[in-house]
Amino acid sequence: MSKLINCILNKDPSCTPVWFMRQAGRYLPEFKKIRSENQDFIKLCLNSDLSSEITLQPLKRFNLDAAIIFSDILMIPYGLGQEVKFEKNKGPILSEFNQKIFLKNDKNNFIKRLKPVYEAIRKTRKKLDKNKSLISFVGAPWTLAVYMLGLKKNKNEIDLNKLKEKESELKLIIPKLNEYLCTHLENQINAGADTVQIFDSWAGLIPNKNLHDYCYIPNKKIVEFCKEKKTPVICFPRGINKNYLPFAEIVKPDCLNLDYEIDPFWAKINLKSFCLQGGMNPMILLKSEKEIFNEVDRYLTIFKGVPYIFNLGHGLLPETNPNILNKVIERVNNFK
Ligand code: 1CP
Repeated sequence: MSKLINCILNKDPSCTPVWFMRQAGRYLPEFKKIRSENQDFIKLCLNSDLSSEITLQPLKRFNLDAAIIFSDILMIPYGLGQEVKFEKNKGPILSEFNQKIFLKNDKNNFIKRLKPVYEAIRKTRKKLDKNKSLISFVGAPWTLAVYMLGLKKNKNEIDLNKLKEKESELKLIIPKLNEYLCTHLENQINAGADTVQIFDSWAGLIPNKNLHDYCYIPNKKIVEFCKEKKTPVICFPRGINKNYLPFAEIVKPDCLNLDYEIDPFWAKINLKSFCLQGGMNPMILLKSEKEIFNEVDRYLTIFKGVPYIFNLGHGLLPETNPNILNKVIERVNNFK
């Protein structure tokens, strides 16, 4: 059993596994090289050799306890026939959502389009040490719908008029997405992924009255599916603040990733029965070594004696100096 799974399922507090969200990516020169030679990001995700190579890049440099497959949450809209493009410094651009095309999808076509993701997992599992976990992931339905229906008016705000206008489409696609996400996870698990993380990155933008229908219930359905498949599942409902508590009680994930707005003391007391992961602000990693170690120690001290996976409160920033990560990992492993 990997150190990660031992922590999540056995709630063993005696060791603290460590991995980083976005550990395969833009802060690594070896990734930037491959990326510069592959302009089309979706195509890159569909190249199973390169995807597997990128997944393993951070494990060659750092003593991490898990690899996370190099892919993207937006492979789902791609798999469902919506055009997805990534433009430099602009973020993802999706073609207008087309309900007819969306409803015409079937599972076989969807699996066929995403087959390279499953091949990449197979290839990666073969090369990865047995004691390391291989994490597969999906975006939660709401977070995917934000991109698919173009619900944001700027980086951190939902367009409430649009949300109203698209309410019937949203209610139509959430349950369908749930089905396709479970299919995607099933194929990833069958290919060798041993842990799942669900990213609800824009959960914090859901109006309070809709949290139950747009966040808790869709996450709960995926969690229940993972439990049926006996695969540990980590939820990350980013930005919902104190609603982490009802989320945890309703969704019952095996583990919860904290975002950096959550007070870790509050989490330790209120989310007692859950294995917790992450929390530290990724911006801290841009500061001096002394400031970084102080913050790492703060999280480790708070979560001493409870099942805790060291990670961040959101993904690594592109400006992060890769050399600091080895020192952080060493600090986590030597912490007494
Ligand atoms: O331009 C580039 O070079 C591509 C940058 C990049 C990378 C490296 C994107 C575009 N996606 C990824 C990989 C990725 N995305 C991983 C790989 C595994 C790893 O963690 O190492 C993962 C897990 C994701 C997940 C993802 N994609 C999320 C959820 C996590 C989070 O950050 O909140 C989200 C929201 C996306 C959408 C996405 N993909 C890429 C961009 C620029 C965005 C948009 C983010 C935004 O809207 O702000």
